[in-house]
Amino acid sequence: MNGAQTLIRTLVACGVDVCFANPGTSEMHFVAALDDVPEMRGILGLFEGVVTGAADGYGRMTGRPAATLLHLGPGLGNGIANLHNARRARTPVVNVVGDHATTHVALDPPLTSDIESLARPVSRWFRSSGTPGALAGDAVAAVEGAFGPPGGVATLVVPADVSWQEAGQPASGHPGAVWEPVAEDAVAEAAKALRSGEPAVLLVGGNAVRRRGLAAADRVARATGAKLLCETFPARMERGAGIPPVERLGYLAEFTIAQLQGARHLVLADALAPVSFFAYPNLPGYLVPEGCEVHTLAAGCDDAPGALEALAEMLGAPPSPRGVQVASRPDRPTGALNAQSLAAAIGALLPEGAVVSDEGNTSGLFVSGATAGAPPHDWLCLTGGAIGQGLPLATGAAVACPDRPVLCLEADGSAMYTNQALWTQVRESLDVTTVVLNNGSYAILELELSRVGAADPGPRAKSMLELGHPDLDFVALASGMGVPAWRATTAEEFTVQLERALSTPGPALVEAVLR
Ligand SMILES: Cc1ncc(C[n+]2csc(CCOP(=O)(O)OP(=O)(O)O)c2C)c(N)n1
Ligand SMILES: [Mg+2]
Repeated sequence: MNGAQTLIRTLVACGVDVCFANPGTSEMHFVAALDDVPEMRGILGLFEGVVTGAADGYGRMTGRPAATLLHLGPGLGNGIANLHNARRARTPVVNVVGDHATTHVALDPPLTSDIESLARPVSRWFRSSGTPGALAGDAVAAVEGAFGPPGGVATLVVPADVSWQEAGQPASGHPGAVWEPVAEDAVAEAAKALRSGEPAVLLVGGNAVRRRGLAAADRVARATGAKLLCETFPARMERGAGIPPVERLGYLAEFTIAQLQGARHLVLADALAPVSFFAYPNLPGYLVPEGCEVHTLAAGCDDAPGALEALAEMLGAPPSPRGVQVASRPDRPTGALNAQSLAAAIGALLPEGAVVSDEGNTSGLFVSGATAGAPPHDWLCLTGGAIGQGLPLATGAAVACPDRPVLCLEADGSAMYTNQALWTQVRESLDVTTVVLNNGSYAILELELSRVGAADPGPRAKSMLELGHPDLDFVALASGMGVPAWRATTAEEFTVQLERALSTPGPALVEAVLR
């Protein structure tokens, strides 16, 4: 058995059986070994950002890592933005990077680079496998490294000669994430703060925004009068009818400041103390109000839902949440197609059990509100702010959840980073409906331009932020990759087309013209 076969068999034995790949010459033995180990599903992505973003989406939805297969430093470099988002989401990913043969590196051939320096900032675990004999053990350690807790990117570099030499038997293991119970002290401190009678906020994030954590958080908030809020961009949030709703912190610092105003205690359940996304000349960066005490209930490796349940018990909260979301949907919209009517149509049609990959950006602002009372669904956000996540994330989520409809809300500018994901969706028959929110611009940056206090923009500055000349034709782009696609310019058209796209098996795309 050569190294590549040993590696793949070991990954499969550890429960890693999907590999999103964009290979090169140094990974040819890995590619060849896919036929020897049919348990590993290889999925081709036509750009590394698709590969890494899909691995993130898969990991968020299964809680288990997928593997990637990337080609040396340049391939890894192309995939880094979405590995960054995965790092911020704490998604387990086994990031396999092929390298030159150990004997070849010293010759400094063209593709040689410092892979470790590229990988370290996005990886919570890193190893270069130096010998075929060590490879199986290294692979098990990589899967363990990806699981954490907390989860993250484990980068395993595999030199070509390690792949092609005899490597012996695969190893196996049962890695998984074991979250640590929270110390009673932390629960008692939070209980004391929430009982103080002073205004308090319970801020949830990470693992605390699934159904179980939200139910416990709702009990705590209702028993104490604390305001319940959620981090701005959760990796995976469960929401919809029957689930306690939670307001997310705003993206703009001004909103967050208003949401936290007057709080004397901030209890963190798997969330970080809020900071502004960027610095602005006349705004604070740290958004916790002055005089507000921060109490960390759960962080890092902690079992956040368990901590919230313990807190609810300690507070003597009623046993079940009382504030669950009632079912409600907006009417099908009519008239002009704009951010509000687009949101209403999505709210009217979002299928039960949907997984929403949200990179709708400014034009998607109202969708969250319009879908609040829709049947239960999962919501995946842009955790690390590196755009180009939405389409790959939806792709990986659809691989992870073949029985669930996936809806990708994709702003036009962000869509152009990784639109090759559409091709993978066709090839793998993935049930993803993509809505492109085509506002013809980098709208958020037009806003930011004035917010940061830059001088009045001239035509040259404005041309850096608008996407016309030529207008992007997303129907043509999608059709060119085999995805059935329609363009909507009115609310009625959009609603009908979205309905058709959602009922189309496999991928489909609706371009919403919002101008
Ligand atoms: C990887 C990466 N490159 C660049 C940026 C800077 N950036 C932030 S938002 C944005 C444009 C977003 O435009 P679009 O996706 O069309 O959304 P809109 O603002 O129009 O709603 C850019 C380029 C970023 N966040 N991440
Ligand atoms: Mg835009």
